[in-house]
Amino acid sequence: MGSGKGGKVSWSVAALMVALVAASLALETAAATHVVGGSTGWIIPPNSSFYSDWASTQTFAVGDTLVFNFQTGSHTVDKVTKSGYDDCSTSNLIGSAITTSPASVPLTTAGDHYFICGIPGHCSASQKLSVTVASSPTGASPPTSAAGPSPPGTDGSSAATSLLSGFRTAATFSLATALVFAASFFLL
Ligand SMILES: *[C@@H]1O[C@H](CO)[C@@H](O)[C@H](O)[C@H]1NC(C)=O
Ligand SMILES: [Cu+2]
Repeated sequence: MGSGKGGKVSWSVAALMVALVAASLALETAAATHVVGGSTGWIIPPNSSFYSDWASTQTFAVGDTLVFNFQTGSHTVDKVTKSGYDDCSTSNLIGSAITTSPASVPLTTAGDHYFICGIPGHCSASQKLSVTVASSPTGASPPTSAAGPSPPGTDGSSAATSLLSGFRTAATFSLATALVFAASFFLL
């Protein structure tokens, strides 16, 4: 084994790996996971404003995920229309009811999303949740980018565009860094 050249190649590969990890971290910090009801989880709540109070403490954006924790068999997560939410009706389900906990629900579109428990009597006892999802990730805690030349674009009109451009910025920068590292190892 030629130690000189092998070492250079290893360092180049290492630099590339670091860059790729940095790029994927940059992507992941853009999405948040919201545990519905916090430690209380998804139950018949202590009062009628419990889930709307919880939702008001959160900022939801496209790409985020809701997690419903409940006792499997005791509750369900049913995505419904606004009228289904208002009337506690499961006759117009969106997709199928989730009966197994934990239920992970990705928020893939902007706008209002409605969920109720499908067990009779639970929704009318306020086990229901509505969330308003913003089109772009504008969380209360912006991702702290360690070494980016500029923050990922947040002025895009659509979330997908914004997220994608942010990722591209991070990926491009990381790739450029990796190439500079690689080049310097070969030149030295
Ligand atoms: C509802 O219940 C929660 C949890 O017990 C409590 O923190 C909150 O103050 C209650 N809200 C009202 C309006 O009673
Ligand atoms: Cu229930």
